Amino acid sequence: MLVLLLLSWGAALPAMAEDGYDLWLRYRPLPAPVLKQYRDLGGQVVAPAQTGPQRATRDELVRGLAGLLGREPGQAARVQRNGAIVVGTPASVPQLSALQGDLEGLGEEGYLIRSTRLDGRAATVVAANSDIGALYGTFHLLRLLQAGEPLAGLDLREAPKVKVRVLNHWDNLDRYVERGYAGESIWDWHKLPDWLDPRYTDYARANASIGINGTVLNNVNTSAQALTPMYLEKAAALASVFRPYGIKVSLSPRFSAPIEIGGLPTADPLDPAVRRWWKDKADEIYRTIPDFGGFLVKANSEGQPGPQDYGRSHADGANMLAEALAPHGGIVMWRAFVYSHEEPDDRAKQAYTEFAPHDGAFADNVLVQVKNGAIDFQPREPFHPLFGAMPKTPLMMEFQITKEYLGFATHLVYLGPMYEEVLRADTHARGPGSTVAKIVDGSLEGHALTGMAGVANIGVDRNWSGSHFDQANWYVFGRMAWDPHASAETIARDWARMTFSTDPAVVEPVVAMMMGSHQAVVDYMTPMGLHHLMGRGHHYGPGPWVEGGPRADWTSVYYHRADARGIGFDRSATGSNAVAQYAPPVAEQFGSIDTVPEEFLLWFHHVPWDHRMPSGRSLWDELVVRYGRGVDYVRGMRRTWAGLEGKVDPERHHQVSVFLGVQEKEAQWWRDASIAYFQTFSQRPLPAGEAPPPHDVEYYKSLQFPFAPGDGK
Ligand code: GCW
Repeated sequence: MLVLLLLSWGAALPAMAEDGYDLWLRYRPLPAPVLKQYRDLGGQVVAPAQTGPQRATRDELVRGLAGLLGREPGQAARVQRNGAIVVGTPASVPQLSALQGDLEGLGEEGYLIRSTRLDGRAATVVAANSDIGALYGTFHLLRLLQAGEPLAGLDLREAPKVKVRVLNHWDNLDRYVERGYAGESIWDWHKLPDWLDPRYTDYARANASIGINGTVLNNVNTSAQALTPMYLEKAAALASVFRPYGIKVSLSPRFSAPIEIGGLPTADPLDPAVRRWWKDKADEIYRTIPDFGGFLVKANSEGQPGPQDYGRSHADGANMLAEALAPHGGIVMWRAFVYSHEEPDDRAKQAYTEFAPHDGAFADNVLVQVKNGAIDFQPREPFHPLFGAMPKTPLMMEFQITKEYLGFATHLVYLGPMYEEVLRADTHARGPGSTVAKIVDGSLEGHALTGMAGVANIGVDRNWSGSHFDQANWYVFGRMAWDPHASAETIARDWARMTFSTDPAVVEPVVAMMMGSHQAVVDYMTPMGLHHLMGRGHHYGPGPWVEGGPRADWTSVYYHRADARGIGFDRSATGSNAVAQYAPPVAEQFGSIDTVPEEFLLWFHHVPWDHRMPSGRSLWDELVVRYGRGVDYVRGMRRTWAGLEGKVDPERHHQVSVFLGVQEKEAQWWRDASIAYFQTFSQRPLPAGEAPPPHDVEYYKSLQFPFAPGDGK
């Protein structure tokens, strides 16, 4: 019955509006020439459905095959070629026991996909050591079909290179999403635990399809309420939906919860009563959610309570929670995004200063979660100096998927190249080739507990992420968490094929647009290492003039340091010497104005306006040219996209077109406002052919956006 229903939907699909809800799991009927090669596929389907994950796997397989092939699986007249699909583990499907040896080394989550012969018949086999591995393999097989890949001779082995692959939701219990641009939180806390919105299942499917195996439900700027019995029941209900998809639920606990909901006078991590409270709380959590993942903690940062309130270290705080979770197999993800209440000499140095000395002091089930760069998710940052500086501690990568500093949901910015750039950066921690990816995957320092976190861009918007192209950022995060060595371009191509079309006339221009889009946003917002120049608080639009207020390091002028002489933050030995936090070869490279990569020039140096750039232009001229180059790229994307009209469904085509229009307007605004402002320091004319900003700097300063979305509150 289910299959028949799906089939009739399948038949009606071309007429259905494409609103983006299906993400990359659209399973629309394949075009006829592609279909031909799958003529016999799925004639027989062997996929047991005894356990939750097995049912999830079988349902997905049936849904995918029915949608893509336009016919009911298991019903082909002849079972020839690779007609049979066999999915499972040696335990669940006896025919697969012959593969036992081949499954060695694939671990609990890996799988193999193979065209082979089983019982004398041609078959496509997805085999794994566990049900979840089989689920992942099934999604991979469906991805191949969605792309129209031939199955003949297939022999694939896959296993995740990172253990904890987790989304961080910055979702408050009132459904407000901090830095969220896709509507309110998908967690309808009030209706939980009874009402299980079908969206929760689709969320789990989407995550499992890219290998995400954990989710932290609530914001790191957290409320102690999340740990009360009432909310634990709600979290448990979500966990029950996610469990068949291999996704564990974690929570962000408030460090002061023992005071706020425990009635204790202190939250001092060395106080025995406090330690007891956390142990009891952990026991209670595991009684409610037996496969609970663990805690994600923001402590002593931006006003959050933490161990330093009691004169204790981050390690003291983390280890107390780790001790409470350890008997249950839980982990602590302790964030390194910290900066003290006292004004630091250079905010970029703080995480290193506070954490590096504690290397070796953290309990075995603690990961220190480090943002990709030392400031804060800027359009481009050099890799965080903590990577490579804490060899005894597993360091987890934290990427931001939501585009807080990169144009919110309207700008088309594919983050794959940015993630890739950071992961491939060479820390030189153990000589050349010590890439960030090798630290994250544990191979450099021999850690088995490894992780990658992504700050989610998901909300109740019909298309989940606020824009169609932002779905690609969720997608690439998952794929890179699975394999931090993967290529952003390959992943973009997979995504575009599944999301829009298998037609190369669509896929190739879309991939090309995506691949240059990160450099473009860097150019029109923060070229050559400039950073933290966005509007105050909400971070919408240009605000290079932002100054004053409670902390210097929350202003723009603190970061760009423009004056009559030049622009940029001197982090070399003559300045804050933040470069010294990197391994010597990197410190040397970044530390000299002659060898620093152009893209980080103003991150590490205060550079005279007339400094000669490799292009032959002065720094000032180069800056102006870069801003314009970014705007031009957006114009180019608009042209490319316009050329795809008729090749992409009208609904999504239209929204992307409109958003690209917004992006062009805002890129131009960034360029004009930045040039108008910095020209008040450089006092130099614009290079020939560059249009002057249409307004003076006072105009740009006067623009206010009190209701811009996503601000912290
Ligand atoms: O990027 C900044 C954001 C805050 C966020 C903080 C953090 C959750 O502006 O909104 O708070 O980082 O990462 O803790």
